[in-house]
Amino acid sequence: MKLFSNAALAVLFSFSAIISAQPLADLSIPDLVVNPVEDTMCVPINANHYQEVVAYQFAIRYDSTQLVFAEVRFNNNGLGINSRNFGMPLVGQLRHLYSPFDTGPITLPDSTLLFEVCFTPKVPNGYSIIAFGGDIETSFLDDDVQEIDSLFLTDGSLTFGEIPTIPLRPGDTNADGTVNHTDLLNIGLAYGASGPARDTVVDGFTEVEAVPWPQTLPDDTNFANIDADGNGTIEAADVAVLNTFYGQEAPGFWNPGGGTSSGRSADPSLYLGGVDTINAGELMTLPIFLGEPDNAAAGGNGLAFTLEFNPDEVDLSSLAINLENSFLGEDLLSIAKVTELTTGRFEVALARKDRADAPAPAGAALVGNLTFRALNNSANENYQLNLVLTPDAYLSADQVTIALGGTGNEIEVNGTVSSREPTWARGINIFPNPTQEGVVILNNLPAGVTDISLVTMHGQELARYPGSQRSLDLSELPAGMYVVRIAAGAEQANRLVVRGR
Ligand SMILES: [Ca+2]
Ligand SMILES: [Ca+2]
Repeated sequence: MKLFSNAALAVLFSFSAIISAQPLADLSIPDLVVNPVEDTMCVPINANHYQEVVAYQFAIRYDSTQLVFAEVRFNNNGLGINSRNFGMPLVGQLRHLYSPFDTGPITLPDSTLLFEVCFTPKVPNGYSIIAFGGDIETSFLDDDVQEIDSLFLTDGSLTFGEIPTIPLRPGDTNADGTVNHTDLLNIGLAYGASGPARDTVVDGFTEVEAVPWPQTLPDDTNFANIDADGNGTIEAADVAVLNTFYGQEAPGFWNPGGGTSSGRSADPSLYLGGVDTINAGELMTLPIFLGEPDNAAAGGNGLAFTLEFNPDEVDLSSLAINLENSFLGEDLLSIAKVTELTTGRFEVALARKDRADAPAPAGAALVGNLTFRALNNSANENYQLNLVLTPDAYLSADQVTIALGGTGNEIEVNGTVSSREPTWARGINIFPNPTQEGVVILNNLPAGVTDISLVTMHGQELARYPGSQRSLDLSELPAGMYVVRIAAGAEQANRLVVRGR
Protein backbone atom coordinates (compact mmCIF):
# COMPACT_ATOMS: atom_id res chain seq x y z
CA MET A 1 0.00 0.00 0.00
CA LYS A 2 1.22 3.41 -0.87
CA LEU A 3 1.31 5.53 2.25
CA PHE A 4 1.86 8.90 0.64
CA SER A 5 1.01 10.29 -2.74
CA ASN A 6 3.90 11.89 -4.61
CA ALA A 7 2.36 15.30 -4.01
CA ALA A 8 2.11 14.63 -0.28
CA LEU A 9 5.73 13.44 -0.24
CA ALA A 10 6.84 16.59 -2.03
CA VAL A 11 5.03 18.68 0.56
CA LEU A 12 6.56 16.61 3.34
CA PHE A 13 10.09 17.02 1.97
CA SER A 14 9.80 20.71 1.35
CA PHE A 15 8.39 21.12 4.86
CA SER A 16 11.28 19.22 6.47
CA ALA A 17 13.70 21.14 4.27
CA ILE A 18 12.31 24.39 5.67
CA ILE A 19 12.70 23.09 9.22
CA SER A 20 16.32 21.97 8.80
CA ALA A 21 17.44 24.83 6.58
CA GLN A 22 16.37 27.72 8.75
CA PRO A 23 19.32 30.12 8.85
CA LEU A 24 20.22 30.80 12.47
CA ALA A 25 23.18 32.24 14.31
CA ASP A 26 23.28 32.17 18.13
CA LEU A 27 26.67 33.26 19.51
CA SER A 28 27.65 33.96 23.09
CA ILE A 29 30.60 35.10 25.18
CA PRO A 30 30.69 33.90 28.81
CA ASP A 31 31.34 35.99 31.91
CA LEU A 32 34.73 34.71 33.03
CA VAL A 33 36.37 35.25 36.40
CA VAL A 34 40.14 34.51 36.39
CA ASN A 35 41.68 34.58 39.86
CA PRO A 36 44.61 34.48 40.42
CA VAL A 37 45.41 36.49 37.34
CA GLU A 38 47.19 34.73 34.45
CA ASP A 39 49.66 36.09 31.89
CA THR A 40 47.34 35.11 29.06
CA MET A 41 43.59 34.91 29.54
CA CYS A 42 41.46 33.56 26.72
CA VAL A 43 37.77 34.22 26.24
CA PRO A 44 35.82 31.77 24.05
CA ILE A 45 33.37 32.92 21.39
CA ASN A 46 30.83 30.10 21.34
CA ALA A 47 28.42 29.24 18.55
CA ASN A 48 25.52 27.72 20.45
CA HIS A 49 23.65 27.31 17.17
CA TYR A 50 25.03 28.03 13.74
CA GLN A 51 22.90 26.94 10.81
CA GLU A 52 22.99 27.70 7.11
CA VAL A 53 25.30 30.69 7.45
CA VAL A 54 27.27 31.72 4.36
CA ALA A 55 29.25 34.77 5.50
CA TYR A 56 29.41 37.09 8.45
CA GLN A 57 31.25 40.00 10.02
CA PHE A 58 31.31 41.44 13.51
CA ALA A 59 33.60 43.27 15.90
CA ILE A 60 34.36 42.46 19.53
CA ARG A 61 34.92 45.28 22.00
CA TYR A 62 37.01 45.19 25.16
CA ASP A 63 38.28 47.77 27.64
CA SER A 64 41.79 48.71 26.52
CA THR A 65 42.52 50.36 29.87
CA GLN A 66 42.24 46.90 31.45
CA LEU A 67 43.41 44.47 28.78
CA VAL A 68 46.01 44.22 26.01
CA PHE A 69 45.09 42.07 23.04
CA ALA A 70 47.47 39.10 22.77
CA GLU A 71 46.26 36.70 20.11
CA VAL A 72 43.38 34.79 18.58
CA ARG A 73 43.40 31.05 19.01
CA PHE A 74 41.70 29.24 16.18
CA ASN A 75 39.78 26.09 16.59
CA ASN A 76 39.52 23.27 14.13
CA ASN A 77 35.79 23.77 13.78
CA GLY A 78 35.19 23.37 10.07
CA LEU A 79 35.11 27.07 9.23
CA GLY A 80 38.82 27.28 8.44
CA ILE A 81 39.19 30.59 10.27
CA ASN A 82 42.75 31.95 10.23
CA SER A 83 44.60 35.19 10.93
CA ARG A 84 43.47 36.70 7.61
CA ASN A 85 39.95 36.82 9.02
CA PHE A 86 40.92 39.31 11.73
CA GLY A 87 41.95 42.93 11.88
CA MET A 88 42.58 45.54 14.57
CA PRO A 89 42.21 48.98 13.06
CA LEU A 90 41.13 50.50 16.39
CA VAL A 91 42.36 50.06 19.95
CA GLY A 92 39.85 48.14 22.01
CA GLN A 93 38.25 46.38 19.03
CA LEU A 94 38.89 43.21 17.14
CA ARG A 95 37.31 42.88 13.71
CA HIS A 96 36.33 39.50 12.38
CA LEU A 97 35.21 38.93 8.77
CA TYR A 98 34.38 35.54 7.31
CA SER A 99 33.35 35.23 3.68
CA PRO A 100 34.67 32.05 2.11
CA PHE A 101 34.42 31.62 -1.65
CA ASP A 102 32.66 28.68 -3.21
CA THR A 103 31.25 27.20 -0.03
CA GLY A 104 27.58 26.77 0.39
CA PRO A 105 25.78 27.46 3.64
CA ILE A 106 27.61 26.05 6.65
CA THR A 107 26.02 24.36 9.66
CA LEU A 108 28.13 23.61 12.73
CA PRO A 109 27.29 21.19 15.56
CA ASP A 110 25.57 22.97 18.46
CA SER A 111 27.96 24.35 21.09
CA THR A 112 30.95 24.79 18.77
CA LEU A 113 33.88 26.90 19.89
CA LEU A 114 34.30 29.47 17.11
CA PHE A 115 37.63 30.86 18.33
CA GLU A 116 39.22 32.30 21.47
CA VAL A 117 40.38 35.89 22.00
CA CYS A 118 43.34 36.10 24.37
CA PHE A 119 44.46 39.08 26.42
CA THR A 120 47.23 39.99 28.81
CA PRO A 121 46.31 42.04 31.86
CA LYS A 122 47.19 45.74 31.79
CA VAL A 123 46.42 46.23 35.48
CA PRO A 124 46.90 43.78 38.37
CA ASN A 125 43.18 43.44 38.98
CA GLY A 126 40.39 44.51 36.70
CA TYR A 127 37.43 43.72 34.52
CA SER A 128 36.21 44.40 31.05
CA ILE A 129 33.09 43.84 29.02
CA ILE A 130 33.81 41.50 26.11
CA ALA A 131 30.98 42.39 23.79
CA PHE A 132 29.79 42.13 20.22
CA GLY A 133 29.66 45.34 18.22
CA GLY A 134 32.12 48.00 17.19
CA ASP A 135 33.02 50.08 14.18
CA ILE A 136 31.79 47.52 11.66
CA GLU A 137 28.20 46.48 11.40
CA THR A 138 27.30 43.07 12.77
CA SER A 139 26.01 41.08 9.83
CA PHE A 140 25.22 37.40 9.19
CA LEU A 141 24.16 36.39 5.68
CA ASP A 142 22.30 33.38 4.37
CA ASP A 143 22.53 31.63 1.01
CA ASP A 144 20.48 34.37 -0.66
CA VAL A 145 22.84 37.05 0.67
CA GLN A 146 20.04 38.16 2.97
CA GLU A 147 20.51 39.22 6.59
CA ILE A 148 19.67 36.33 8.90
CA ASP A 149 16.59 37.14 10.96
CA SER A 150 17.30 34.68 13.76
CA LEU A 151 20.45 36.28 15.13
CA PHE A 152 21.14 36.07 18.87
CA LEU A 153 24.30 37.55 20.37
CA THR A 154 25.06 37.43 24.10
CA ASP A 155 27.83 39.64 25.47
CA GLY A 156 30.24 38.53 28.18
CA SER A 157 32.97 39.87 30.41
CA LEU A 158 36.40 39.08 31.83
CA THR A 159 37.09 39.73 35.51
CA PHE A 160 40.64 39.02 36.66
CA GLY A 161 42.89 39.16 39.69
CA GLU A 162 41.97 39.98 43.26
CA ILE A 163 38.79 41.92 42.69
CA PRO A 164 37.45 43.54 45.83
CA THR A 165 34.15 41.79 46.26
CA ILE A 166 31.08 43.74 47.23
CA PRO A 167 28.82 42.71 50.09
CA LEU A 168 25.16 42.34 49.27
CA ARG A 169 21.99 40.79 50.58
CA PRO A 170 19.93 38.72 48.13
CA GLY A 171 16.85 40.62 47.00
CA ASP A 172 17.96 44.04 48.26
CA THR A 173 18.71 45.21 44.73
CA ASN A 174 18.98 48.88 45.72
CA ALA A 175 21.18 48.17 48.76
CA ASP A 176 19.05 50.16 51.21
CA GLY A 177 19.02 47.42 53.84
CA THR A 178 15.54 46.05 53.25
CA VAL A 179 13.60 44.11 50.63
CA ASN A 180 10.48 45.80 49.38
CA HIS A 181 8.58 46.64 46.21
CA THR A 182 11.07 49.32 45.10
CA ASP A 183 13.68 46.56 44.64
CA LEU A 184 11.66 45.35 41.64
CA LEU A 185 12.46 48.48 39.65
CA ASN A 186 16.18 47.75 39.34
CA ILE A 187 15.35 44.28 37.98
CA GLY A 188 13.41 46.02 35.22
CA LEU A 189 16.23 48.48 34.55
CA ALA A 190 18.79 45.68 34.19
CA TYR A 191 16.50 42.97 32.79
CA GLY A 192 18.21 40.37 30.59
CA ALA A 193 21.78 41.38 31.51
CA SER A 194 24.30 38.70 32.40
CA GLY A 195 27.48 38.72 34.45
CA PRO A 196 29.54 36.62 36.85
CA ALA A 197 27.44 34.13 38.80
CA ARG A 198 27.95 33.91 42.58
CA ASP A 199 29.31 30.67 43.98
CA THR A 200 27.22 30.95 47.13
CA VAL A 201 23.74 29.53 47.22
CA VAL A 202 21.03 31.93 48.41
CA ASP A 203 20.58 30.86 52.01
CA GLY A 204 18.56 33.40 53.92
CA PHE A 205 18.71 37.19 53.94
CA THR A 206 22.36 37.15 54.96
CA GLU A 207 25.25 39.16 53.63
CA VAL A 208 27.26 37.46 50.88
CA GLU A 209 30.36 38.62 49.01
CA ALA A 210 29.95 38.94 45.25
CA VAL A 211 32.27 39.65 42.35
CA PRO A 212 31.06 42.98 40.94
CA TRP A 213 29.71 42.97 37.41
CA PRO A 214 31.16 45.30 34.77
CA GLN A 215 27.72 46.94 34.44
CA THR A 216 26.24 49.50 36.80
CA LEU A 217 23.07 51.57 36.81
CA PRO A 218 23.38 55.36 36.43
CA ASP A 219 23.23 55.65 40.27
CA ASP A 220 26.27 53.28 40.48
CA THR A 221 24.27 50.30 41.73
CA ASN A 222 26.28 47.31 40.60
CA PHE A 223 24.34 44.72 38.59
CA ALA A 224 25.60 42.03 41.04
CA ASN A 225 23.19 43.54 43.59
CA ILE A 226 20.30 43.13 41.16
CA ASP A 227 20.98 39.46 40.39
CA ALA A 228 19.02 38.42 43.47
CA ASP A 229 19.46 34.67 43.05
CA GLY A 230 23.10 34.99 41.96
CA ASN A 231 22.82 32.78 38.86
CA GLY A 232 24.51 35.29 36.56
CA THR A 233 21.39 36.50 34.72
CA ILE A 234 18.89 39.19 35.66
CA GLU A 235 15.48 37.73 34.95
CA ALA A 236 12.04 37.02 36.36
CA ALA A 237 13.43 34.38 38.74
CA ASP A 238 15.06 37.18 40.71
CA VAL A 239 11.60 38.52 41.56
CA ALA A 240 10.95 35.21 43.36
CA VAL A 241 13.83 36.04 45.74
CA LEU A 242 12.19 39.40 46.46
CA ASN A 243 8.98 37.57 47.32
CA THR A 244 10.88 35.17 49.59
CA PHE A 245 12.69 37.86 51.58
CA TYR A 246 9.99 40.53 51.36
CA GLY A 247 10.00 42.80 54.41
CA GLN A 248 13.33 41.48 55.73
CA GLU A 249 15.71 44.05 57.14
CA ALA A 250 19.44 43.99 57.68
CA PRO A 251 20.32 44.12 61.40
CA GLY A 252 20.69 47.68 62.61
CA PHE A 253 18.70 49.02 59.71
CA TRP A 254 16.49 51.86 60.78
CA ASN A 255 13.04 51.64 59.30
CA PRO A 256 11.68 55.10 58.67
CA GLY A 257 8.14 53.71 58.50
CA GLY A 258 5.56 54.34 55.87
CA GLY A 259 5.71 57.27 53.55
CA THR A 260 3.03 59.91 53.55
CA SER A 261 0.95 61.05 50.66
CA SER A 262 2.26 64.11 48.97
CA GLY A 263 -1.33 65.09 48.22
CA ARG A 264 -2.51 66.27 44.84
CA SER A 265 0.32 68.30 43.43
CA ALA A 266 1.07 69.91 40.12
CA ASP A 267 2.64 66.61 39.03
CA PRO A 268 0.49 63.86 37.50
CA SER A 269 -1.08 61.96 40.38
CA LEU A 270 -1.98 58.40 41.24
CA TYR A 271 -5.63 58.11 42.20
CA LEU A 272 -8.42 55.61 42.58
CA GLY A 273 -11.28 55.79 40.16
CA GLY A 274 -14.59 54.14 40.57
CA VAL A 275 -17.43 54.54 42.97
CA ASP A 276 -17.47 56.66 46.10
CA THR A 277 -19.82 54.33 47.99
CA ILE A 278 -19.29 50.62 48.59
CA ASN A 279 -20.79 47.89 50.76
CA ALA A 280 -18.92 46.31 53.64
CA GLY A 281 -18.07 42.67 53.08
CA GLU A 282 -18.21 42.79 49.29
CA LEU A 283 -15.22 42.37 47.03
CA MET A 284 -14.69 45.61 45.11
CA THR A 285 -12.50 46.31 42.12
CA LEU A 286 -11.46 49.90 41.52
CA PRO A 287 -9.13 51.20 38.81
CA ILE A 288 -5.93 52.99 39.81
CA PHE A 289 -5.17 55.80 37.38
CA LEU A 290 -2.16 57.98 36.76
CA GLY A 291 -2.51 61.49 35.33
CA GLU A 292 -5.43 63.25 33.75
CA PRO A 293 -6.25 64.38 30.21
CA ASP A 294 -4.76 67.83 30.76
CA ASN A 295 -1.89 66.55 32.91
CA ALA A 296 -0.72 63.22 31.53
CA ALA A 297 2.29 61.37 32.94
CA ALA A 298 5.44 60.69 30.95
CA GLY A 299 6.05 57.11 29.83
CA GLY A 300 8.43 55.34 32.22
CA ASN A 301 10.03 51.95 32.80
CA GLY A 302 8.97 51.05 36.34
CA LEU A 303 6.56 52.32 38.99
CA ALA A 304 6.41 51.58 42.73
CA PHE A 305 3.63 52.84 44.96
CA THR A 306 1.90 52.14 48.24
CA LEU A 307 -1.76 51.97 49.18
CA GLU A 308 -2.24 52.96 52.83
CA PHE A 309 -5.35 52.19 54.85
CA ASN A 310 -6.55 51.44 58.35
CA PRO A 311 -5.82 47.70 58.73
CA ASP A 312 -8.98 47.29 60.82
CA GLU A 313 -11.07 48.38 57.85
CA VAL A 314 -9.68 46.27 55.00
CA ASP A 315 -9.49 42.48 54.69
CA LEU A 316 -5.73 42.04 54.14
CA SER A 317 -6.15 38.71 52.37
CA SER A 318 -8.46 40.30 49.82
CA LEU A 319 -5.92 42.82 48.50
CA ALA A 320 -4.79 42.13 44.95
CA ILE A 321 -3.92 44.06 41.84
CA ASN A 322 -4.57 43.06 38.24
CA LEU A 323 -2.13 44.68 35.80
CA GLU A 324 -3.89 43.63 32.60
CA ASN A 325 -4.16 46.61 30.26
CA SER A 326 -1.69 48.59 32.38
CA PHE A 327 -0.32 51.63 30.58
CA LEU A 328 3.21 50.40 31.36
CA GLY A 329 2.77 47.51 28.93
CA GLU A 330 1.72 43.89 28.54
CA ASP A 331 4.89 42.02 29.51
CA LEU A 332 5.67 43.21 33.03
CA LEU A 333 7.52 42.18 36.14
CA SER A 334 5.41 42.80 39.21
CA ILE A 335 5.20 42.41 42.94
CA ALA A 336 2.31 43.20 45.29
CA LYS A 337 2.65 42.64 49.02
CA VAL A 338 1.04 43.58 52.31
CA THR A 339 4.20 44.51 54.20
CA GLU A 340 4.73 43.15 57.69
CA LEU A 341 7.10 45.99 58.62
CA THR A 342 4.29 48.46 59.27
CA THR A 343 0.57 47.91 59.32
CA GLY A 344 -1.89 49.08 56.71
CA ARG A 345 0.37 49.16 53.69
CA PHE A 346 -0.11 47.34 50.39
CA GLU A 347 3.04 47.78 48.34
CA VAL A 348 3.01 47.36 44.57
CA ALA A 349 5.65 47.66 41.87
CA LEU A 350 5.56 46.99 38.16
CA ALA A 351 8.35 47.23 35.62
CA ARG A 352 8.88 46.59 31.93
CA LYS A 353 11.31 43.91 30.77
CA ASP A 354 12.62 45.63 27.64
CA ARG A 355 14.75 48.28 29.38
CA ALA A 356 12.76 50.92 27.50
CA ASP A 357 10.08 53.41 28.47
CA ALA A 358 6.37 52.90 27.86
CA PRO A 359 4.80 55.29 25.35
CA ALA A 360 3.56 58.44 27.08
CA PRO A 361 -0.16 58.07 27.81
CA ALA A 362 -2.46 60.64 26.20
CA GLY A 363 -4.60 61.17 29.28
CA ALA A 364 -5.69 59.27 32.36
CA ALA A 365 -3.63 56.08 32.23
CA LEU A 366 -4.76 52.83 33.84
CA VAL A 367 -2.06 51.51 36.21
CA GLY A 368 -4.05 48.45 37.24
CA ASN A 369 -7.25 47.31 38.92
CA LEU A 370 -7.22 47.08 42.71
CA THR A 371 -9.38 44.48 44.43
CA PHE A 372 -10.17 44.66 48.13
CA ARG A 373 -12.91 43.96 50.64
CA ALA A 374 -13.91 46.63 53.15
CA LEU A 375 -14.71 45.16 56.57
CA ASN A 376 -17.69 45.85 58.73
CA ASN A 377 -16.92 47.98 61.72
CA SER A 378 -18.05 46.78 65.13
CA ALA A 379 -21.29 48.77 65.11
CA ASN A 380 -22.29 47.68 61.58
CA GLU A 381 -22.55 51.36 60.79
CA ASN A 382 -21.50 53.41 57.82
CA TYR A 383 -17.97 54.79 57.93
CA GLN A 384 -15.46 56.67 55.82
CA LEU A 385 -12.72 54.42 54.44
CA ASN A 386 -9.55 56.34 53.67
CA LEU A 387 -7.43 54.86 50.92
CA VAL A 388 -4.23 56.81 50.28
CA LEU A 389 -2.04 56.21 47.25
CA THR A 390 1.58 57.32 47.52
CA PRO A 391 4.06 57.01 44.66
CA ASP A 392 7.40 55.66 45.93
CA ALA A 393 9.34 55.74 42.68
CA TYR A 394 8.62 56.22 38.99
CA LEU A 395 11.76 55.72 36.90
CA SER A 396 12.60 56.04 33.24
CA ALA A 397 14.77 53.37 31.61
CA ASP A 398 17.86 55.55 32.23
CA GLN A 399 16.94 55.73 35.94
CA VAL A 400 15.75 59.32 35.92
CA THR A 401 13.03 59.95 38.50
CA ILE A 402 9.73 61.18 37.07
CA ALA A 403 7.87 63.28 39.64
CA LEU A 404 4.39 62.09 40.61
CA GLY A 405 1.84 63.10 43.20
CA GLY A 406 -0.48 60.92 45.22
CA THR A 407 -3.99 61.25 46.57
CA GLY A 408 -6.26 60.09 49.29
CA ASN A 409 -9.71 58.80 48.40
CA GLU A 410 -12.55 58.83 50.89
CA ILE A 411 -15.01 56.06 50.24
CA GLU A 412 -18.27 55.74 52.12
CA VAL A 413 -18.67 52.16 53.35
CA ASN A 414 -22.22 51.01 53.98
CA GLY A 415 -22.47 48.77 57.02
CA THR A 416 -24.74 45.74 56.88
CA VAL A 417 -27.74 47.38 58.59
CA SER A 418 -27.55 50.59 56.61
CA SER A 419 -28.91 51.50 53.26
CA ARG A 420 -26.80 49.55 50.82
CA GLU A 421 -26.53 49.63 47.12
CA PRO A 422 -29.55 47.68 45.87
CA THR A 423 -29.06 43.99 45.19
CA TRP A 424 -30.01 44.40 41.52
CA ALA A 425 -26.97 46.65 41.04
CA ARG A 426 -24.43 43.89 41.63
CA GLY A 427 -24.73 42.32 38.20
CA ILE A 428 -24.48 45.54 36.22
CA ASN A 429 -21.46 45.99 34.08
CA ILE A 430 -20.47 48.47 31.42
CA PHE A 431 -18.63 47.35 28.33
CA PRO A 432 -16.15 48.27 27.01
CA ASN A 433 -14.72 50.21 29.91
CA PRO A 434 -12.56 52.20 29.28
CA THR A 435 -14.12 52.97 25.92
CA GLN A 436 -11.94 54.24 23.10
CA GLU A 437 -14.71 54.52 20.48
CA GLY A 438 -17.14 56.25 22.82
CA VAL A 439 -20.12 53.88 22.79
CA VAL A 440 -20.71 51.71 25.85
CA ILE A 441 -23.27 48.99 26.48
CA LEU A 442 -24.97 48.51 29.86
CA ASN A 443 -25.31 44.80 30.64
CA ASN A 444 -27.60 43.07 33.14
CA LEU A 445 -29.83 46.04 33.91
CA PRO A 446 -32.95 45.03 35.85
CA ALA A 447 -36.42 45.49 34.37
CA GLY A 448 -37.46 48.30 36.70
CA VAL A 449 -34.93 50.95 35.65
CA THR A 450 -36.70 54.31 35.46
CA ASP A 451 -33.90 56.44 34.12
CA ILE A 452 -30.18 56.55 33.45
CA SER A 453 -28.07 59.66 33.69
CA LEU A 454 -24.52 60.57 32.90
CA VAL A 455 -22.85 62.70 35.56
CA THR A 456 -19.42 64.31 35.88
CA MET A 457 -17.10 63.37 38.72
CA HIS A 458 -18.29 66.58 40.39
CA GLY A 459 -21.93 65.57 40.20
CA GLN A 460 -23.02 67.73 37.25
CA GLU A 461 -25.57 65.96 35.06
CA LEU A 462 -24.53 65.81 31.40
CA ALA A 463 -27.27 63.69 29.87
CA ARG A 464 -30.37 61.74 30.83
CA TYR A 465 -31.65 58.66 29.00
CA PRO A 466 -34.87 56.65 29.19
CA GLY A 467 -34.76 53.58 31.43
CA SER A 468 -34.99 51.29 28.42
CA GLN A 469 -31.78 52.56 26.82
CA ARG A 470 -28.90 50.06 26.86
CA SER A 471 -26.19 51.91 24.92
CA LEU A 472 -24.73 55.32 25.72
CA ASP A 473 -22.77 57.43 23.25
CA LEU A 474 -19.88 59.25 24.96
CA SER A 475 -18.00 60.02 21.76
CA GLU A 476 -18.56 63.78 22.03
CA LEU A 477 -17.15 63.95 25.57
CA PRO A 478 -13.53 64.75 26.37
CA ALA A 479 -11.39 61.87 27.69
CA GLY A 480 -11.86 61.33 31.40
CA MET A 481 -14.01 59.60 33.98
CA TYR A 482 -17.79 59.87 34.24
CA VAL A 483 -20.42 58.35 36.48
CA VAL A 484 -23.36 56.43 35.03
CA ARG A 485 -26.26 56.76 37.50
CA ILE A 486 -28.94 54.11 37.16
CA ALA A 487 -32.19 54.74 39.00
CA ALA A 488 -35.02 52.29 39.69
CA GLY A 489 -37.67 54.20 41.55
CA ALA A 490 -36.10 55.44 44.80
CA GLU A 491 -33.08 53.13 44.50
CA GLN A 492 -30.00 54.01 42.52
CA ALA A 493 -26.60 52.61 41.62
CA ASN A 494 -23.52 54.42 40.35
CA ARG A 495 -20.95 52.98 37.98
CA LEU A 496 -17.81 54.61 36.72
CA VAL A 497 -17.08 54.75 33.02
CA VAL A 498 -13.82 55.90 31.50
CA ARG A 499 -13.81 57.68 28.17
CA GLY A 500 -10.40 56.96 26.63
CA ARG A 501 -8.65 58.89 23.94
CA1 LIG B 1 15.93 47.42 49.03
CA1 LIG C 1 19.33 35.86 38.47
